[in-house]
Amino acid sequence: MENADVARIFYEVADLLELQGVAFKPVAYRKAASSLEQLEEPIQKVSESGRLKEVPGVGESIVKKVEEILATGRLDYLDRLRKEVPSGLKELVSVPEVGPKTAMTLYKELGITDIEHLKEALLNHKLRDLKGFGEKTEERILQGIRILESRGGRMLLGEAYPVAKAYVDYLRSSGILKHVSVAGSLRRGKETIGDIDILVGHDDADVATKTFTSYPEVDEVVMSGPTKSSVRLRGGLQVDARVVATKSWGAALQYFTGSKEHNVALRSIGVRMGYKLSEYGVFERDSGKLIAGASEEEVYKVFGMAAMPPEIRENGGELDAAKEGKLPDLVELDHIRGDLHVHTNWSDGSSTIKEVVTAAIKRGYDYVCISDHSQSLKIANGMAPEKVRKQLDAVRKAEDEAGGEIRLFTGSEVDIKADGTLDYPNSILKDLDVVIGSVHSRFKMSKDEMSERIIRAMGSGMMDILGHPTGRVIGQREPYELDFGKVLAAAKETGVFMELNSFPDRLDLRDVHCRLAKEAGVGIAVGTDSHNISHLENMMFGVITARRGWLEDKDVLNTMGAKGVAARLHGVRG
Ligand code: DGT
Ligand code: CA
Ligand code: CA
Ligand code: ZN
Repeated sequence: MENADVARIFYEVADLLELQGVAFKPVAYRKAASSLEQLEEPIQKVSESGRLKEVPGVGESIVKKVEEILATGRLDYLDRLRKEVPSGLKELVSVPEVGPKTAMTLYKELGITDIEHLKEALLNHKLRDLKGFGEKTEERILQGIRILESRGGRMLLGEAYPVAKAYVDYLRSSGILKHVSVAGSLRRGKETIGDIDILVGHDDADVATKTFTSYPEVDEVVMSGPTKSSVRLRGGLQVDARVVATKSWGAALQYFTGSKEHNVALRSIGVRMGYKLSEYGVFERDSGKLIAGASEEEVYKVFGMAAMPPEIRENGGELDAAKEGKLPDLVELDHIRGDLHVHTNWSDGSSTIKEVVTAAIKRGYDYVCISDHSQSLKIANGMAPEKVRKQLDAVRKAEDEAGGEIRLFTGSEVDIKADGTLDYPNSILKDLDVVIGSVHSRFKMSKDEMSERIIRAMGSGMMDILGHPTGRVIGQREPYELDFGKVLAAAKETGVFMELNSFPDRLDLRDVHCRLAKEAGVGIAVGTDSHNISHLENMMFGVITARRGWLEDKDVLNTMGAKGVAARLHGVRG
């Protein structure tokens, strides 16, 4: 029996005990499992020489159990636990909002053993009468199931980012670690994240691990070893950490940032140059000598490259560009001078114009565009023409009250109707500074029909920006059929900008589309589509996506000040 097999048995014991709501023991079993897993000698040998109890985390009771496993190939205690706890309960715990205690209650009270059963019970409102449960609990759990199903286990960048940031901030503020960084898809800014990877650099692995697991939001330490730890946070999210020695910091950060495809391509360049690249460093193949590893810059330098921004490490031409010294100078959040898509309580937003103005000034913006919904969009409280006129006055008044601190653009997010006409007459549209045309209805058209619909709207001469151009909502709605090349050609001809909608479940245009727009010479307008001033923060996710699409300042409309923007829109006062 391999050490890993013995360890697996104890990990399962820990999981099952946890489901039963047993305190402390799961942690102890996991600790023992982790130590056994990492033994360099076969457990059999350690056991025979009577040294088992010297293994960290292994006490009298575990020694006995290990001996039983070695002798019989099984553990009676585990067999009994398995009978008490049905296997599906582990799956239940993967639902956000369902912890081990809830899962066990659901099993004992209602006989629920898997997600299918749980769904059925929820639809029949069986949970609300249980002690400690209620209608709200039912709704939350149902929502949790939906999230689980729709994302295929992946979370939105906008969900993962704040969790990771808070963790990293905590680790940095400890002052103990030499280096702390996120890695993986999160560092590359992908729109969805499979798991959160954090890297900590310190030459004493024990100290690094203790610091990582001491984060107050940690609910449980799932695994803890000298190079890798895994914790589950109170909210249910799992976070992995790698512990890295300082001399390998750069190499490890490079490796664990990925992408895998980028790493594979870089490594094969290394092979041709006579180098071996790993998470420990760059080594000379023949002598095995370490030649780089402390920083990412140092690692890439060996290959004759500058360290490129993580967002473009997708093996999409960035290695050649770096080699030729032609890396793009990507747009940055600090370069964004204003937000071009904000809703207020005049339609379906919850903040007042004044609140938006104050928040935009606080963000240091030069301008903000108020763009509420047009009349057809009844569910979003779209505004009739008379109300638009009133709002124009209100916006001008708010601008005056701001005393020159910020420029307000009067705008509207105007529906592109099924026939490609815009949802207001030209007499209204011509008085708006910014017209964002968006598709909000009749999504199921053929590719030709949808493309024609949008191209017709762009040809109206009234539209400035095509809002969330592909219409997708991540994990909820597929993009509509669209001949994107044709739409770009029409945008180029009419001078219409493509929006990069920064709402975390939209990110539309997405990264690859941004790059296509750039190549077609079509400008991008980043907007948050805020419905509350707290959403103004989402600008960062738009910028990250723009960077993944290789966009530079010159490709992004709102890196310009108010005057520059005004000059490029059809209706703005000079
Ligand atoms: P995710 O978590 O699915 O959103 O995507 P990543 O990119 O974060 O992938 P993950 O968490 O599996 O691994 C983190 C990084 O580790 C990945 O971006 C590159 C590196 N890595 C993982 N597996 C391999 C591999 O087999 N080969 C190479 N070269 N690198 C790998
Ligand atoms: Ca990851
Ligand atoms: Ca990972
Ligand atoms: Zn919209």
